[in-house]
Amino acid sequence: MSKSVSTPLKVLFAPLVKVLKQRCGSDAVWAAAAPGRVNLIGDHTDYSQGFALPMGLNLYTLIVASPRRDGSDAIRILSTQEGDAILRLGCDESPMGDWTDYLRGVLTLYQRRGVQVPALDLVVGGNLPLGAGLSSSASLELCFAALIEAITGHELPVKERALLCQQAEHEFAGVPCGILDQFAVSFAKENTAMLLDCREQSIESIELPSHVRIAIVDSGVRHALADGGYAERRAQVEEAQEVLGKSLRDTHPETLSLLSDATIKKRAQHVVTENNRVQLFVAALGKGDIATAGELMYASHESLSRDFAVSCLELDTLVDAARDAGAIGARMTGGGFGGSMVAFVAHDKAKVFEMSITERFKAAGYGEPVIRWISAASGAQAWNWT
Ligand code: GAF
Repeated sequence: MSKSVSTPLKVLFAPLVKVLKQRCGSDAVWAAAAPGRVNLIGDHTDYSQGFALPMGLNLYTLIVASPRRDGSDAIRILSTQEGDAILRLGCDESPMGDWTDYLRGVLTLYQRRGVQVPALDLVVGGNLPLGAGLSSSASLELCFAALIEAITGHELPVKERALLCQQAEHEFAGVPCGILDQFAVSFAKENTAMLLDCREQSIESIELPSHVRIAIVDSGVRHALADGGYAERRAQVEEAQEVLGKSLRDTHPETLSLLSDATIKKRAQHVVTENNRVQLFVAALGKGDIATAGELMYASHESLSRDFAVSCLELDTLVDAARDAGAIGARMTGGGFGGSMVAFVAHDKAKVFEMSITERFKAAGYGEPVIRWISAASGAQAWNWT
């Protein structure tokens, strides 16, 4: 548990503390925060043991909690963004097909480890947009996990906690995700990105360029990874690996000619080239060669759109507009099928970027895009609020 809550987070917590007081009559006793994640490069590589370069995002899921005072043996959840819910204690929960499944999964997995979670009132909220390709689900899982650990004193090593949350997502949300989101939300550090090696499950801190601003632009198209496209891509990658007899991480581009199915070949082509782009991107940042890093972002988007087919017209429009507005680099980020674009923009191009993106997006009939300038934030944590 960290010692004190930063002032910007205190401000974000304030409305949740108020809801807890108004609706449950209690003062907050514990609080937890988890960032979103933005992946700078390396998407759809994590479930074939590849590489990715995420960072924590200074947009958060927040929870405040107090012991339940009405004698009821359950967790009452109030949400500032979604409906209210009740979680039963002392037995496995079942998925309900809604946002509470992330909480049900995490609670069940701690209880299966023998962790005794007391009856609580919780308020869940924050400023991380939901379903925008910024890992709102992993952020919610890790926020709740950090809170449970702070309340019960049962602290897991960070990697184990991340893997527990990944398992909750598999079992309760039905999304066969890799480790990218849960690791990023857990291990994130201020001002740095993380080179994630998904085979070793290891992380190397990568310094972010100081002279670049990072924008997240929400396409407004809401993805639901449980809808099937994600699982289908994962199955296609697994099929490619089965035919080749090895992980795509260990596959050279020339070997891909052994894949006779054109779709499977394109999917594999994306993964193999994307792993290479992550390495080249990190090398370019290391040399201060931001122009090359930016071109790799554009190439990554092209590959995700053309070969992996997880982009959409709105995201393609945003990336084209970013290039025309002089952004250093831009790409969709995360699982795709909607969600957000991440862009590297020079300080002196920020205004032009905002204006051009907005104009192009509106002219295409997609409405006003939401543009956020973000920075790298630290991972999930919890505090005693009193
Ligand atoms: C989603 C998944 F949850 C991640 O595991 C990862 O595969 C990502 O899509 C694509 O890189 O966020």
